Amino acid sequence: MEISKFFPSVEIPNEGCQKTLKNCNELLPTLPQSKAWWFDQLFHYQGFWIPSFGIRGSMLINDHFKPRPTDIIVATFPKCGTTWLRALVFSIINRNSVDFSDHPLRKANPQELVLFFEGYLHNYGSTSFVDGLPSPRLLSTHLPYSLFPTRMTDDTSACRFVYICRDPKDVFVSKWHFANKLRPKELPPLSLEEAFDLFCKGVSEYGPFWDHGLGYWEASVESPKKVLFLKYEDVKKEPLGCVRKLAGFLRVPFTPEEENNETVAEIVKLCSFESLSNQNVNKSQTSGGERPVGNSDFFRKGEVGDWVNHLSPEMVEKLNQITEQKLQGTGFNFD
Ligand code: PAP
Repeated sequence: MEISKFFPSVEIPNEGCQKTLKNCNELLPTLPQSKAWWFDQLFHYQGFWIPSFGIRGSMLINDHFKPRPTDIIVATFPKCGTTWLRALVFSIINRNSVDFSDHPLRKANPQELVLFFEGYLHNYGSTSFVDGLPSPRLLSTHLPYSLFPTRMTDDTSACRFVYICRDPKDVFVSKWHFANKLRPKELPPLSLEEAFDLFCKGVSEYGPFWDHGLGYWEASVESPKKVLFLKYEDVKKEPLGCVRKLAGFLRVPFTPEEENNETVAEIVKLCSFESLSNQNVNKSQTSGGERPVGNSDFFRKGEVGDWVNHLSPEMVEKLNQITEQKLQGTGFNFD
């Protein structure tokens, strides 16, 4: 498989997209703002704290994106397992066209194989490169479900969303480490206490965490054929079962022959933290494509429960309390 086909050339935005970008530029200064955890300012947009590029991407999607029934959107709140889910979805979908010993995941970071939807739209200023991608298009997003147009989210549109969620205590710790790695040198480090306060108030990239998860949770309950909701902890505990579930949801279930020749197990092994983090391409600090982040930045510990090494008992109690309050009566929990 040619990796280069995932890197289309930049075009000058057409008139329609230019109008959307102008609208966005006019809107941004009118929105409430907050300092970001790393390099971009956060804007309060439709109930969520979003970096400007995310708002631009969302507006371009709403005004111009033409969904296809085969589109697969890999959705996450940051640090919930985006890299992992991208790798899993990519390897499930492409399993018949790739050689496992020379797999694209051994040569490219998952972020390069499943494009960051709103990030690329922002960079290119248009949807034209996405329009040119072959089907099935695999796109990744951090945008909340409510920010997508109804032509993508209602039951009549056939594009599907796969969401992975994670215990907010681990999400917070992962995000705090990531933020301090990426913060410009001229800024002081973000203290754990300050970051915790912001996270609890919902002020973090694409936050509040709970509202983000709830949007996808509710959609998965209402439209289980449209939205699949996974938990990081479940995929860790039962990777084979979760990968089978994912393949079934994506309408490419494993055949008995594939089960016999251990394709499922091979995918699980290839996409595991140990395997991906040890690929040379993922050890590098250089980024692929348009990201201001190195490949190795997406791999830290990859464990469940690392929060015990960072959070005080008071912090744990507070986060657990917020989680309980926010998710009460919804059927969505981290038990
Ligand atoms: P993103 O939102 O910036 O794309 P994302 O991939 O969602 O990041 O999250 C990174 C987390 O997933 C890291 O967690 P940690 O800080 O607690 O360690 C990273 O280590 C973990 N991760 C990356 N790849 C895998 C994988 N294959 N399996 C399990 N966890 C993984």
